[in-house]
Amino acid sequence: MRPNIDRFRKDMEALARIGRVPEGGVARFSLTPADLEGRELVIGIMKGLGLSVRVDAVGNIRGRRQGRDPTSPIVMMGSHIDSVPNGGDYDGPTGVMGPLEVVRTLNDKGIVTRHPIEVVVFTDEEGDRFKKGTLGSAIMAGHMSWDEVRGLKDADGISFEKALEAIDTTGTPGEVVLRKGEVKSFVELHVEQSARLEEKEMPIGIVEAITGSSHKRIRVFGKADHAGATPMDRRTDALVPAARMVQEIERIGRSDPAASLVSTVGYLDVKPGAMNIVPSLVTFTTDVRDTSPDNLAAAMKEIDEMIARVAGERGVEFEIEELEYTAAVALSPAIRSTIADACKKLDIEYMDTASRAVHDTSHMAHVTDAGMIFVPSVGGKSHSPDELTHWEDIRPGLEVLYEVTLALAGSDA
Ligand code: HGY
Ligand code: MN
Ligand code: MN
Repeated sequence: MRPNIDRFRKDMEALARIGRVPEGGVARFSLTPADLEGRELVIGIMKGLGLSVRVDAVGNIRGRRQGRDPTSPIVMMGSHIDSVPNGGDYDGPTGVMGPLEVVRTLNDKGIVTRHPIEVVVFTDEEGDRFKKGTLGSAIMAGHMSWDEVRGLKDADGISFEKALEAIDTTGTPGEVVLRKGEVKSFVELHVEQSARLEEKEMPIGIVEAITGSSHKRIRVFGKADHAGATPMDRRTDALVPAARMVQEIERIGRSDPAASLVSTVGYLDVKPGAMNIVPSLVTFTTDVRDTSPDNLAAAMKEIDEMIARVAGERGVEFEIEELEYTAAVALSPAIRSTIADACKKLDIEYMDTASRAVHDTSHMAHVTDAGMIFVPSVGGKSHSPDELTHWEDIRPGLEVLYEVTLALAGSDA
């Protein structure tokens, strides 16, 4: 008896129905009604599988399956169910419903593992509501403090602390942080969100390293003026220098095609935003990533210096605000070889790869032996309604995760 892709699919499709939006995809932003509905679904499945469920003080859901030795370190698996705007159905949920299908299979076989197993749903991995991603895992790993995040506000001015009142939590924020040795290992099953596995026709990717990522908010200040009556040489237009900066940020991102450097301006807002007023304020975000910490630091420095230069040439004031920085991280060689052994045992081909997306594993890798199992994304598409991974392509991921769990948790099987 192996993990059952039809049971997994049923759970995935139930979650995919929550938070659907007419423009396509889902919008399950952290702690909004859609996310709460998704949380209820997952907690219900966990309880149905006999897991004891605890929601910690920042909303991380921890479903625990007891082991023979309850005091031994936890074998943890998990991911997220919150989404980006118009997000796909697989980024996150695959790494939550997959472990739950592993638990279901262990239950079916009456296997008692030595170590306790926990399936975790981390709060706000995508960060689209409070503009700081991987919130739940960063706090659990001790990388963000409660004081740093409690006051983060969403677009309606609701703080993260206030938003948490919508769910029942237990314990204090301090108790969210993992104690040393509390967790033996952490493994995240995730869709690749790139096209490498598909191009190589490879069923499994074993992640060696996860990219570093920097998010900043840039404000460019101009002066509102009449679009008709103000002569061109008497304006302080905020949008023209901002547009130059956006062009330059893309040029820098393209500067070394061989490197893993990428740069994106994903959000830009113009105020007052009327067609007959010279723009007085432009706000935009930067998302800059590289698997090499040095290259990422150099690119961030080059972008900051460029912004100052363009602003100086155009005579506009500017502000650069750091939103978040997630360091690149190498994943555990021990976990990578456990995943490779599972693939060999199952006669499933695999390749080593890197992740250009950031994950909860980016934080967990600093506090325990952590690894990631990738399954292919059709056309590499993600963070879009077109995100797709065929159920048959997820099946090997479930089977490998099951074998990895048995190997890590120790079983009488
Ligand atoms: O942006 C990321 O890499 C992740 O999906 N939050
Ligand atoms: Mn994502
Ligand atoms: Mn994800």
